[in-house]
Amino acid sequence: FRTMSYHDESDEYPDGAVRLRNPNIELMDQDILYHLALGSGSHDLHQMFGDVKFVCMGGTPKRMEQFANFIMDEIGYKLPAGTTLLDISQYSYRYSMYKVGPVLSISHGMGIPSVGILLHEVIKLMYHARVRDPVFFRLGTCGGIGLDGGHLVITDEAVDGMMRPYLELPVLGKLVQRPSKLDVELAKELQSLSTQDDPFETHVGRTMCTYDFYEGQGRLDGAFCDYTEKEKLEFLHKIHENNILNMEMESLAFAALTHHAGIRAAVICVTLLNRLNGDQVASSKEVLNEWQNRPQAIVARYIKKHMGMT
Ligand code: R2B
Ligand code: URA
Repeated sequence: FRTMSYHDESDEYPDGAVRLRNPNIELMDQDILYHLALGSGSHDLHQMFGDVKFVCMGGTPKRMEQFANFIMDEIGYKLPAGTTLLDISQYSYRYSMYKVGPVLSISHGMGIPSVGILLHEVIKLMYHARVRDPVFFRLGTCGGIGLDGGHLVITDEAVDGMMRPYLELPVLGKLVQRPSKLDVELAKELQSLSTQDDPFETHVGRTMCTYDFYEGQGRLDGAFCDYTEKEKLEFLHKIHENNILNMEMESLAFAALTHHAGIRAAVICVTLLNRLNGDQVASSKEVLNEWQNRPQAIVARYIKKHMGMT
């Protein structure tokens, strides 16, 4: 019997294979990846996905379609004549997935439950496809803590709303804790790919991952608010002093589940506002769209570098 506690973890990736810590899967005659509209019986997953190296996730289907088109240009990938980019998971009506050579671009929705379900299925997808050493990225948006809009934050440690560095999930009536560790070397390498010429700064620091956008992030503008502005600011200043640079809603599960599978992963988010100055996301659509390209630019540089293109 193996306990899955906070302390029981290893960082090893012996042969680069994606670790499936579930003996049941290979005993099943097929595995249906329900929310991806794929299956090991219905699809040749090795043939379809065996060459994947970079798995990029972000909240919305549109942004991940844009990223797929952007990365196609960046790496000079040509679709077979007469074909267009296809949403592989369109008939799941849940997530969208695009494949551009070695790059997967997948939407994960909002929040830990949504990204968690997706990660179970994408990690199994990597296993069925026999992918070795994939790198996972979350390209997201966030609220800055002491950072104005437009900055990039690469997470070195994800913490929950109580500043605890693990994901806690009730399983069979017991709380299971999994450390939300990210690859700090990967975070630093991504930071090193930003340049003096970029119109933004790239920071590495801690990220608070919450279960809610409004009360969970101490906003005053939700449907409910049972605290004062003073209490809100005391909290935000306290976490700021603890080197928390931003708040978002997926990094905890993203870090915990990739780490548990032995997959290297990074979370790179653009700030949409400085939460020390307000709550509402009030910048124009044009400005917000330009900001959301910034994580994509850095990840594209990483992908090109590791494809030997730069
Ligand atoms: C950032 O933006 C979303 C909330 O607006 C959420 O998915 C997150 O982490
Ligand atoms: N995403 C969040 O989770 N919080 C913000 O403040 C902005 C984007």
